[in-house]
Amino acid sequence: MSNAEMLKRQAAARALEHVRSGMKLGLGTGSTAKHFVELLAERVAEGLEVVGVPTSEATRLQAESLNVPLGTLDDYPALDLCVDGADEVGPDLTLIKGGGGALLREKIVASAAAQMIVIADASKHVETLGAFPLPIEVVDFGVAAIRRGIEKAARAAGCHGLLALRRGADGHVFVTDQGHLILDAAFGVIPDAAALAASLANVPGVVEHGLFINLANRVILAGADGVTVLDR
Ligand code: ABF
Repeated sequence: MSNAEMLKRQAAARALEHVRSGMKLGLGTGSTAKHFVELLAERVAEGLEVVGVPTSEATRLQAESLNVPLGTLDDYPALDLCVDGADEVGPDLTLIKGGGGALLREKIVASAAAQMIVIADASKHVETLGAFPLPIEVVDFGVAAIRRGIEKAARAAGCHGLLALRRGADGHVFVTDQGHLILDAAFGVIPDAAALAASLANVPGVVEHGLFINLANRVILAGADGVTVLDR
């Protein structure tokens, strides 16, 4: 396992210490969350009784293949804990998420959980959000007009940058699990995440964006010098 993967696994292992039998768990998406699901499956095989609610089809398939009991958010609308990764962790544990394309389900599941723990390698911790392009999920209609709306809303929040329609490795337009498209906004710097979030929420056609504000309660960062825990 590469050093980077070892760090992700360390963060995942630390998050697993918060899991108790009987919990209903939101299961995140991405390579770090994948480690968490693998470790969780080991504990389930030993007798831990939990139910997972996956945040993506990819995670659902992984968890199913490892025999982690699953339910839906309709079955369990109130979760005890959600464990997920992030693309950037900024001040006040505000996050950029959605690099993996699952931001909509991730935000719904995180919002349904009493606690959200984010796991990441320490490189994700930043002083100012925005170097990672902000994923914005939009409907599949009038994308050029939606893009103009986003640009205007972003300017009002002091954000400027190019918006790229996300494509998959095969070159085709990327479609989310919910059948939407993603515009990745390369702002570079997001001076006021709350202002940007409020502004984007008013753009018709924007389904959701990857700014997670006041959702993460704890962030577990694994770096070369050990594990750091940040609480909000
Ligand atoms: C999910 O996976 C996303 O919200 C985020 O985009 C990504 C992080 O992936 P990784 O853990 O592979 O860096 O958590």
